[in-house]
Amino acid sequence: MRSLKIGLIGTGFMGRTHSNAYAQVNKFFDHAIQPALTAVCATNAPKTAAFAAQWGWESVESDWRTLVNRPDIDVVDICTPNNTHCAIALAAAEAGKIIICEKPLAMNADEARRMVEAAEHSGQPTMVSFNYRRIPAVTLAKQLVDEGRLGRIFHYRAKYLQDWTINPNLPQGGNTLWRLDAQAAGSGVTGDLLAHSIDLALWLAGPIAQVTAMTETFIKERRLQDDPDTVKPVAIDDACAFLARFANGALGTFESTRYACGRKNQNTFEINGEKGSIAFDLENAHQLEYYNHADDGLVRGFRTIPVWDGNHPYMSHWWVPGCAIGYEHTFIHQVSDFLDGLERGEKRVPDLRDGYATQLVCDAVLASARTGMWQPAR
Ligand code: SOE
Repeated sequence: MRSLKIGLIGTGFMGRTHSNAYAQVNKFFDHAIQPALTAVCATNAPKTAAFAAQWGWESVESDWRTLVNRPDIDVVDICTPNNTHCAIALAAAEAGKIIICEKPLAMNADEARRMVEAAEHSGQPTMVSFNYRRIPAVTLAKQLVDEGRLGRIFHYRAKYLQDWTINPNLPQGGNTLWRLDAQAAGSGVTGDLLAHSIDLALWLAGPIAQVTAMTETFIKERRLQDDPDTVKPVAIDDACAFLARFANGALGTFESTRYACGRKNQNTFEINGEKGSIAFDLENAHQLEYYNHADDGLVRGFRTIPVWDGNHPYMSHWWVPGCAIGYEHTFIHQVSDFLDGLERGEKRVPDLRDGYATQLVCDAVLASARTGMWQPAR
């Protein structure tokens, strides 16, 4: 079995999901390549050492440049705040490494383009971590669309709702709240949440031609997490809604907020086509709603497909039919798909170029919210 030596940068939420995925993947999927947890890197040395011990990383670095240039590292996996992605990816491409990067790919489309160009110049495979593509119900949705079961698509309707920033006393910035700091995150819900919705939309319904958007920042000032006596303006978008025209003529509506009281991680989409519709809700992640207009009219209606049978995407690798899998499995699936691509010498998506396509839409959304004008999105 060939070993693929991973260098992980970042030990937060995503560092944990990726560590778990590398450790689990070959317990459930049979790959000729085994990820080796070779080195983990973060700035706080004692915390990084504790993280390494907990997740099984063999060595520890505190400077990402050192990790990127280590000859024993094959893959640089970027799980750091968004404002560091570009510099790390450029250095990793220069060092000839395979790049895996958390979403959103970059702070803006210009950075994303430079990352794509560098990675494509290096010739190494890449992956952006849009993990929700790897939910069995979402992969099944893709299969139904590709099989033509919906026919021509008329509508794409997406929501991504959370509520964790509703408390005005929540600080911004620092290690755990950098998503509220525009300097570190680039944007608010547009890059953090709508990037997921946009990636799924591009995958399921094709390119978005243009958008018109509005954003709002509800809490205008917050204390700094690292300096509680300092209050600074909030520069991220707390909520965003946009309309989209797809290149294929379909109309899209997208909404996202972190102020939807009670909605913890509600990532939904509904697609209406000429022959039927499908609908998905991450808060019921093992289900896909499907309506087939060709069904007998007497019994026709939306059916709920429980996507946990052995013939459903990924499910034969898990327990027995009916035993649900969850969030962490999406990361295991994406590593498995990536290893499969390496083994077969085939490109797997989403790669950095797909991340760039999503970033172009995010930039267009933010530009439209600023200008009040429709903006081209590709
Ligand atoms: C934000 O709360 C967040 O953690 C996102 O950054 C993730 O991408 C999303 O999947 C869950 O929510």
